[in-house]
Amino acid sequence: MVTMDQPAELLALAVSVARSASDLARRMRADGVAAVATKSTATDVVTAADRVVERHVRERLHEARPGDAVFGEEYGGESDRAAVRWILDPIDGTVNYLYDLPQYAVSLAAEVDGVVVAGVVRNAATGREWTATRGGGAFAGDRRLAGSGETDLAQALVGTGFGYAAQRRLHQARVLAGLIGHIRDIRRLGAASIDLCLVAEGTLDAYYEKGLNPWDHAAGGLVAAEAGALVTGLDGAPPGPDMVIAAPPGLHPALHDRLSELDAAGGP
Ligand code: LIP
Repeated sequence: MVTMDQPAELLALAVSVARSASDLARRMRADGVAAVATKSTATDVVTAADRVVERHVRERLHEARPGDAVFGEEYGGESDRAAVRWILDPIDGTVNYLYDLPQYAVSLAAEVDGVVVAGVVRNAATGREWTATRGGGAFAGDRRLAGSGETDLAQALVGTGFGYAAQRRLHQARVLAGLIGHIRDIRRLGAASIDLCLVAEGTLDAYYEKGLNPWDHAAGGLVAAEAGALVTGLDGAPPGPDMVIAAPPGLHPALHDRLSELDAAGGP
C-alpha cells in the first residue's frame, strides 16, 4: 500500500516546495537585500527573505500535509509532536545571500519517527539541486552520486566553516592551523548544506564543521551519506552541534583522528 509518508512521496513534495522557495529567494535578492535583525552576534544576520521564505515553505507544507510539524531556523517548532517533521533552513548561507555571493540554498529534510528519510538542497542562485532518500541513493539532478575516491589526506580538498562568535572562530582557526599542513587545501564556501552535497558529488573530498544546527545538515547530511560518505561527529558521537564530519570511508579515519587530536569539537 502506498502511504504518503513514504520517502519518495515526501521527497517529491520537498523538491516542489524548495523550488518555489528558491525562486522567491532569488526574486527578493534581485530586489535588494538588507539585514533586518541579528541573532547570536552582530554578524549573525537575518534578512527579510529568511523570514518570508520560511513562511512560504511552512504555508506550502501545511496546505499539503496539515498534520506535519515544521522545525525551521527562523520560527522554530522543535517541540511539535508529529509522525513527520520537516527540518528547514530557508536560506542556508545567509551572509553569502546578503553579499550576493551565489552560494546559498534552501535546505529541506523530512524526518519520520526521528529519522531523516528524504532531503533536498537547492542552490537558489544557480539552480543546482541535490536530493536523496534513505536507502534510495543521492542525486544531482538525474546523476547518481558516489563521492570522492580520495584516500590520502595529504591530497584531500576539505571544506569547512566558522562560527559567528569571535572566540569560537579563534579556536576553529587554531584547529585549521593544525590541519592545513596535512591536507591539499581548504575551501570555506559559506553554506553547510551545499558543502555536504559537494562531498556527495566529489567536488570536495571531505567537509567538517563545529557549531552547525540541525537545519544546516539534515538534508545535506542525508545526501552525503547516500553517496557513500561517513557522516559522523567526533569520537563516536553522532553528527551534531559539536562536530559534523563528512568523508568517504577511505578518508574519514585520517581526517577524524587529526581533528580529534586537535580538539576540533572542543572550545567555545
Ligand atoms: C551557515 C552555515 C555555514 C557556517 C556559517 C553559518 P546560516 O548557516 O551554513 O556552514 O559556516 O557560519 O552558520 O547561518 O547561513 O544559515
